[in-house]
Amino acid sequence: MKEKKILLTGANGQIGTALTKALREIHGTENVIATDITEPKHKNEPFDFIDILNKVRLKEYIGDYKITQIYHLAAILSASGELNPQKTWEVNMTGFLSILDIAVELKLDKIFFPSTIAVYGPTTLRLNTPQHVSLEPGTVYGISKVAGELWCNYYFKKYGLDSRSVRYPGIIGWQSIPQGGTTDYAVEMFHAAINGEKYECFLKADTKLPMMYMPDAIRATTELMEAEKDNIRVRTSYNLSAMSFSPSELVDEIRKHYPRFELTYKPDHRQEIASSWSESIDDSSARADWDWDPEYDISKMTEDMINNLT
Ligand code: NAD
Ligand code: AKB
Repeated sequence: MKEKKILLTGANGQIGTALTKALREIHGTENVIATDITEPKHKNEPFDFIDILNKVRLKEYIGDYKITQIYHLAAILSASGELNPQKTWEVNMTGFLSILDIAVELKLDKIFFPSTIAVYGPTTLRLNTPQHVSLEPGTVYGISKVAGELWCNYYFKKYGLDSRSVRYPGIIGWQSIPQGGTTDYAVEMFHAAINGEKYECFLKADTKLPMMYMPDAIRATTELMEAEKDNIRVRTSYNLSAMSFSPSELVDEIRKHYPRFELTYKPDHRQEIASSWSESIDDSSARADWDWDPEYDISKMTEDMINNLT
């Protein structure tokens, strides 16, 4: 069997930090190369600095290291994206098109593209959002991810590129503190509670959003990538779900462990973004096609987050 040689872009981010470790446990450390434009926060060998906007170096590198699969995580997220829409489009779209082109030119086995609940928008059915639904997002991040999903489908149909994708909910993990997203409040809240600090939440108390604990996100990713090719019937991106909650519901859960945790609400520009996203997701296609089944609900996640952070 051909040996897998995996490259992650954006590997120093919130998901990349956990996914690199998980992939190394499955495929062997030397077969999983982490890349990013920032310095890794922890020892992370093998690692290299790769800017996905430098297509020439990207292609040379992928060729030299005989990469067979790419997990393309590099992106600018929803809240940061609104501060510089052109740059966000360049990184999220131009960068991804380079990955797709190189994958076809160098005949890679498969690629993973992380999409997001940010593809939904004001015209999307908000409750139990179906797989096939109106996608008219209001952020440049969401627009770039809808376009990315459509390009995945195009490259699959036109060139047979085996690209696989999920629409991650807001991801919660203890491994790192997320930045630049609209769902970041949840991880910040855990850190504040554990450090005995008061937290000011940038979303309204009742803003319910789809969320997922990191181990479920990692398992969804690896299970999708290992699934039989013929079972993958969605070539844009799979809806993916685990739990949905609002800031006040998370506070109630955290207060079971930290009864004196104090919090105030001061919604900012991120409220408008959050209000345009779905509340809950129908992920029956993922369940049917590759047996997706989440493990963590809000209380199990809260307990595990607190155990790991303390
Ligand atoms: P993150 O912002 O924590 O990490 C992104 C990484 O990309 C950063 O380390 C950054 O340095 C890197 N990067 C930015 N520009 C780059 C460039 N030009 N070249 C190379 N690297 C570059 O993001 P994350 O939360 O880890 O998300 C990873 C992926 O998953 C993203 O594509 C994101 O859209 C998607 N996603 C994340 C979530 C979530 O809640 N974390 C939810 C849905 C989808
Ligand atoms: C963000 O809030 O931008 C991300 C996401 C849901 O894609 N966490």
